[in-house]
Amino acid sequence: MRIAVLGGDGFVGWPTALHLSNLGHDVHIVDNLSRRWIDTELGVQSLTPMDSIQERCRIWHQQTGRKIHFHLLNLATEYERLKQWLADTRPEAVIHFAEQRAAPYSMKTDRHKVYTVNNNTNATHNLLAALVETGIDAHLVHLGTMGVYGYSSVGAPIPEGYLDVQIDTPSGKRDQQILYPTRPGSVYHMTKSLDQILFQFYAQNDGLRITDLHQGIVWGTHTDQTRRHEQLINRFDYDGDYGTVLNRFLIQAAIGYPLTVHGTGGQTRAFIHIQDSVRCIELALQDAPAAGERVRIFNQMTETHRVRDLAELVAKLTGAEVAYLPNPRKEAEENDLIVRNDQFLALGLKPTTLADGLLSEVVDVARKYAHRIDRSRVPAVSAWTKDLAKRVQHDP
Ligand code: USQ
Repeated sequence: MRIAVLGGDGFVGWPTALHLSNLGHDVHIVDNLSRRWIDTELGVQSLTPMDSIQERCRIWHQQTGRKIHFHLLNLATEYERLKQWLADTRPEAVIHFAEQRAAPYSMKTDRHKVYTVNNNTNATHNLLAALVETGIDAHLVHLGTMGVYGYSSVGAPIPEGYLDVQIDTPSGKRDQQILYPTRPGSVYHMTKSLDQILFQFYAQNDGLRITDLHQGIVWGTHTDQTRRHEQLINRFDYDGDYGTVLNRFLIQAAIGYPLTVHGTGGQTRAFIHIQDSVRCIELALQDAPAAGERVRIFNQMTETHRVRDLAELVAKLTGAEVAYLPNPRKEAEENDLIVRNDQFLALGLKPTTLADGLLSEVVDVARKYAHRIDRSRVPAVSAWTKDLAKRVQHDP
């Protein structure tokens, strides 16, 4: 298939592009390199040294003989160019990762909120409008988030996107399926909730074929393809804005920094290893909905864990200390989380779990590049409200 990977220079986008190219697909990365600009804005860098996207593609070609094409384009601001590009390239599938993906970054200041909403919502809507206008019948696979559901402890498993409800009508009770009510916990998560409505509308109105993947927190860094050459290495974020919790604990352990648990660490979240993440995209591509079908929604996660249990696990593995810190986020202190993921399991996903020994691989990567870490960028200081900002201590 000819596949467009929008946001193909990012943390999940790059290994996905490699994975799909390795399977024999004709892969076209579209990216505005915004993630690299944000590194510059924040004054942090990936733990792993990353080459330019052009160089990455050159090394992939040299290693495998396969070509990955790169197109510099901003989906959110260059609508006409996007439309032209789609009309010229005519992808059979489009994978949409091209959104600002960090919750703390989206909550930093009002400017970051505005940027995240403008970027994410316009990128998604421009893409949908351009697909309709060009008449391209591509399967659109979007990387959404488990965070659209919120984390209230209702005690019932979270279904895959839709909830069965019974409504009282004058003529009796009627069964209906609705999108699971969203309860985003950050401006970033809110944009992914808005995306869901855009998808619902365009599937219903124009028959676009859409799959929305509600992904959990990704951990790990390497996939089978990024391991193939030093210059194919994936990015690895450790800072307080972009680093995700388990990867952060693992690098903190590697540099002797006390593990930064927010609050009581009673937050339960869904997780998935990066290798499973790229495999899920492959599986979702094989199972495209038909035109006129409602948006297909998968929960892309393999296990759930409580943050403090992860910290204890990493502490046991590495001897690291655990620090319980004031939480910069407005979120439930303790929650339970049960998630259905039957659809990916039925399609053949064999989950990589924490028990599979890959935790130490991340610690090894972190130790190798420890000299690139700026310890002052480890604490998470983006606060959800002005009151919380006052309570968050800046660790020197
Ligand atoms: N946390 C800590 N200590 C840290 C960092 C985080 O205790 O040093 C806590 C947070 O307070 C939160 C939980 O760990 O309760 C998860 O935080 P995170 O930064 O790992 O994950 P999150 O902000 O939810 O976002 C990440 C990705 C996002 C993706 C989402 C999936 O950045 O792109 O959509 O995970 S999910 O969380 O399932 O919505």
